[in-house]
Amino acid sequence: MQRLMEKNPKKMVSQIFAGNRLALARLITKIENRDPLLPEYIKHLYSKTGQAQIWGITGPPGAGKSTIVDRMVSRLRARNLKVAVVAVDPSSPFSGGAILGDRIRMQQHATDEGVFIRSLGTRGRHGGLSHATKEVVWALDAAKFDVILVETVGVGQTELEILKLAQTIVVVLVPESGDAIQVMKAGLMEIADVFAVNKCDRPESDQLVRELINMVSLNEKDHPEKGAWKNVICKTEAVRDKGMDDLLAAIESHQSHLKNTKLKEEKVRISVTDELNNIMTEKVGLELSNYLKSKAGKTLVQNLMKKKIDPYSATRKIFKIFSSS
Ligand SMILES: Nc1nc2c(ncn2[C@@H]2O[C@H](COP(=O)(O)OP(=O)(O)OP(=O)(O)O)[C@@H](O)[C@H]2O)c(=O)[nH]1
Ligand SMILES: [Mg+2]
Repeated sequence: MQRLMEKNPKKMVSQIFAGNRLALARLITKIENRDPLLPEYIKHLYSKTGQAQIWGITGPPGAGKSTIVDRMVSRLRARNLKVAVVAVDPSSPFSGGAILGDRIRMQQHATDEGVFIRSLGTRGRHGGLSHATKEVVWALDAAKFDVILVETVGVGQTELEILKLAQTIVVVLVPESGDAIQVMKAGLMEIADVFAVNKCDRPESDQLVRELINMVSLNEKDHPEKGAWKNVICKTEAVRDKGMDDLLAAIESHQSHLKNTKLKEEKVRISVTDELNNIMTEKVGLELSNYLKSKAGKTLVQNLMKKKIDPYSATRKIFKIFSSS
C-alpha cells in the first residue's frame, strides 16, 4: 500500500498537504536521492509553495547557530506557528534525521507535531546541494510550515549559494570568528540582513559589535538592492536565552520590510530564475552523460580525438539531438 502511494506522486503530495509527516520525510529522501519521478512530485506541489517565511542562519562552525535556532523554534511554537528546521552541512556525507548534537539539543521539540527537523548532507555528491535544499524547502512550504529555518555550517561559497533561497538571513558571529574585515571578505556583509553577535558573555564581543556598526554604516550605500533596510546588529547569549527576543524582533522587522517594499517580489524573481538555471544545468548534465555513454556519443568523442570535428560543432550537434528528443 505504502509502495503504491509512493508510485503515485499526486497521492503522496496530497498526503503531504494533509500533514502526513511520513510522506513528507519520504519525499525529502527522494529529493536527496534525485529520484527520477521528482519532476512529477514537484509538479503537483509547486503551486502550493510561496506561503512560508524562510529564514537562513549561517556563520562559522560552533558560533551558536543551532542554539539560536532552538530558541527561535520555542518562541515560534509559543505563538502556535508550525516550524521546520533544515540543517545543511555541505561537508558532511551524512543526512536523514538530525546530526547527533542537534538531535540532543532539539530533543524538547522531538515529540512536537508542529516541529519538523531534518539534516541534509552531500551524500558524496558534488554540487546540487543548494538545488536539493530548495526543493526540500518547497516540500516543507507545501506541507504548511509557517516558518522554515535553514541552518548552514561555515561561510564558504556553497553556503552563500544555499542561502539564496532565504528571505531573511541571520549571520551569527562570535568574537573568535575574527574581525569585521573577515566578515567582509567572506561575503557576509552582502548577504546579511541581521547580525547576531553571539557569546556576548565573552568580553571581546563589544569590540566586534563596534566594528560591525562601523562596517554596516560604511556599506549601506553600496547595496541599493536592500532598499532602505539597515542591517541590524543584535547582541545575543543563546545558551542563556539572552537577546533572543530582540533578535526575533529584528527578523520580523526585516520580514515586514520585505512585504512593504518591492524587495520580496524581486527576491522571488531572482529565485525562480535561479531555479530554472539549476534545473536546466542538472537536466543537460544528465542528458549529456547518458549521451556520452551511448554508441553515438562514444563515436563523437572518438571524432573529437581524431580532430574530425571541433568541440563547438560537436556541442551544436548534441543540442540538435537533445531538442529533437
Ligand atoms: N559561552 C557561550 N556558549 C554558547 C553560547 N551559545 C552557544 N554556545 C555554545 O557553543 C557551542 C556550539 O553551539 P551550537 O549551537 O552547536 O553552534 P553551531 O553554530 O550550531 O555549531 P555547528 O553547527 O557545529 O557549526 C555549544 O557548546 C553551545 O552551548 C553563548 O551565548 N555563550
Ligand atoms: Mg549547528
